[in-house]
This record gives sequence, C-alpha cells and structure tokens, in this order.
Amino acid sequence: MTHRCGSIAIVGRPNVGKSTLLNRFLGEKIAIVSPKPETTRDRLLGVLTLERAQILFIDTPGIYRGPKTLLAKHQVKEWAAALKEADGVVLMTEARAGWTEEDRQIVRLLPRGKTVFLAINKVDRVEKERLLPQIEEASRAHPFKEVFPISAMKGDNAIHLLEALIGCLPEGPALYPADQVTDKPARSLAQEIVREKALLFTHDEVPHAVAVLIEEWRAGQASQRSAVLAPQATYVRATLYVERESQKGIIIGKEGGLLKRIGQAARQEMEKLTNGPVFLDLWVKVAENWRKDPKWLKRFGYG
Ligand SMILES: Nc1nc2c(ncn2[C@@H]2O[C@H](COP(=O)(O)OP(=O)(O)OP(=O)(O)O)[C@@H](O)[C@H]2O)c(=O)[nH]1
Ligand SMILES: [Mg+2]
Repeated sequence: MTHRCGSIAIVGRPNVGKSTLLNRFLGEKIAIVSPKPETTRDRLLGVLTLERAQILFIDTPGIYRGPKTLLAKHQVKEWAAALKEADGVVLMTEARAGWTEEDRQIVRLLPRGKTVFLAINKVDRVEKERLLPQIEEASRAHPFKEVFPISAMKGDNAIHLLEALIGCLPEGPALYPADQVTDKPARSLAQEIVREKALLFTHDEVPHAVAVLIEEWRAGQASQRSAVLAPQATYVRATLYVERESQKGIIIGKEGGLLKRIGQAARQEMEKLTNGPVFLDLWVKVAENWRKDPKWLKRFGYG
C-alpha cells in the first residue's frame, strides 16, 4: 500500500467554517471557533494520521476587505505562507451566501497550478435546490478539481472531501509522530481558548480588540504522583488585553461578572487540554491601539 503525506491549506472568507472543518477532520478541537468573523489570526497546523496517509491541515485566517491594520497585514501574510507550502487547497464558501464577489477575489489570489477543491459549507442551513446554481457559477470562475457541499458542523459529506484530499497528496512517509495533533504547545492553545471565550461573550468592536498573553504556566504534577491522589492543579496566569479603557470596563462587566464567565468557560476547556484541574488567574489590561503597534503585535506573536 502506498503511503501519502502532504499539506492541505483551508482558505476562504471569514466565518465560513474553516476552523470547524479542521476540528471535524481531526476529531478533536484544536482550533478556536466563534460566530464572529476574523476568529483565526494565525496559521494553525493540524495533523491527521491514518494508516495510509498523514495529512497536514493548515487552518488560515479568513481573508477580508476590512480596515488595513498591521494585524490584518499579518493575517494576509500567514495566509500566503500557508498557500505557498500546500500540496492542495480547500477553498471554503458558505451555502447560504452562495458564490460571492469576495470568493471570486480570493480565488484570483490563489497561486497557479495548485489543486483546489471547493467546499460549500453549512449545507444544513439551505434547501438543496440552492446548491446547483452556485456550483455552476463557482465552476465558471475557477477550474476546481471537485466540488463538495458539506456541513463541517454536522459532518455531512466531510468523509468524501477527505478521501479526495488524500488522493492529491504526494507519496511519502509520515513527517510527524502518530500521536502528535498540532505543532502548538498547550500554552498557545490555552491562550487561544481564553480568546475564544472572550469572543463568545462580547460584541461589536470588542472581540476584534482582544489579545491574550499567558504570563505564567506552572504544570500540575499529576504524572509524578500516585494515581489515587488528587492531581495538582496547573496554575495559569493570563492577561486579556483590549485596546481602550472603555473596552476594559466592558470585558470586566458589572461586578466582574463577565470576566468571571469568560474565566470559568476558559478554565473548563483548559482542563480538557491538560487532563487535570486548572487554576486560571485572569487579568485585564489595556494595550492602547495594539493592532496598529508593531511592538505589541510582536509581543502577541502576530509579527
Ligand atoms: N450551521 C452551520 N454552522 C457552521 C458550520 N460550520 C461552521 N459553522 C459555524 O460558523 C461559525 C464560524 O465558524 P469558524 O469555524 O470559526 O469559521 P472560520 O472560517 O474559521 O472563521 P475565521 O477564523 O473568522 O476566518 C461558527 O459559529 C460555527 O459554529 C456548518 O456546517 N453549519
Ligand atoms: Mg477560523
């Protein structure tokens, strides 16, 4: 049996469900997901190891025509880098919106010669009749290798897309150990978990103004202790940064209520990540206009 190994970039407009698809393929959640656009800010590697193939999925930030901040430039750079190294590409669109002008612009930015599959996502939200016209329109705009109407959330048809993706990978041995799911350390995943919860509980401009730093991480020592003793908690000190004083008030909420909710939700998810109790010490600070400030961007790892 030939073994295949290669990378697949998942690209598309913000909020179409790229990170949801990555998590669906991996069978576990490594990418944060939210109903707000521009959730993903960095490239994220997800490794799926099967007997006959290892697929290196690269989740990318959604491409949009928003205000050109330094953060937006970073996102475009991450996007281009992911595409350059990919053996195949999944361009994701959304069934309810159909084939849009923005999708047309994105397809024009794809490097020539790449194998591109079109995944029309969120088919659980539309009547089947709406699919054919958009498939035809998209196919006129680009010679897609194949088109798959899918539901990343429910899983519909994802297996057929996966099979097609494996088929376009080059032959070769696995590059990562079978038990490795991503190249990001737990600490970075924890940082994203805090950001995801902040996104879920805030609105308007606030979600875009949030960045998170893990300031301290002391792992619990469960593995060195007897299994019958309670494992020691992992201590995590994190700071939620916003761009303005007024946003700090919003994030903290009435009597600290919102920050408490964000912290509680983040802690619960981190406990799944660390497989043991977590003590999350969560703070809020202002980093004035950080999305336009190269120093802050660098500190947050966006530069
Ligand atoms: N109904 C439905 N909702 C979905 C589906 N896939 C994703 N979603 C929802 O769409 C929203 C956006 O999903 P994400 O996976 O964060 O989208 P994304 O493309 O990674 O977004 P960015 O990182 O901002 O570019 C979330 O609320 C998901 O739950 C689907 O198949 N059906
Ligand atoms: Mg995403």
